[in-house]
Amino acid sequence: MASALFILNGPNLNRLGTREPDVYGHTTLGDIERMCRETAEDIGFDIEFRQTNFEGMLVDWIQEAGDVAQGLIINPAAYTHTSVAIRDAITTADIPTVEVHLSNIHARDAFRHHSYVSPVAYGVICGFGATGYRLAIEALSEVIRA
Ligand code: CA2
Repeated sequence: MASALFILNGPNLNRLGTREPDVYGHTTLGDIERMCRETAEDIGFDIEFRQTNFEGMLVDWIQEAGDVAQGLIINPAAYTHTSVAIRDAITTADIPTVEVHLSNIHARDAFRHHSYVSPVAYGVICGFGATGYRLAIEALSEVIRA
């Protein structure tokens, strides 16, 4: 069976492509999912791609990823800057995790400069828009295969 990656997306990312195109571009989350599926298929990984606006749902899905997946890619969106629960879930899942952000959070408001997730992530990619998800899949596949 192919290795599985969970790709989880947090609050408001379902609105991508419809508002704030100056910050987040015109790409929709559906476009990003299609790109992730193509990338993963090319390198022989299955993906589970999900979005929720609820913190507890993200915690449940991270726990599920820890049980069934080989790696996790997560854009926790605003919860990046607030959620100890998501950080704890990632620590407990104990699978290599890449934190992804479309925008460069360090070039934005000061409150976005701190991430609760980064210290427990294997790596962090930010500022490359949707391309960051593709880079995360490629990087994570190398970590898992190493
Ligand atoms: O740059 C990223 O990917 C973020 O995780 C996006 C979050 C933000 O809170 C983080 O600081 C950085 C916000 C996602 C909101 O997405 C929207 C999409 C379209 C229109 C409005 C919001």
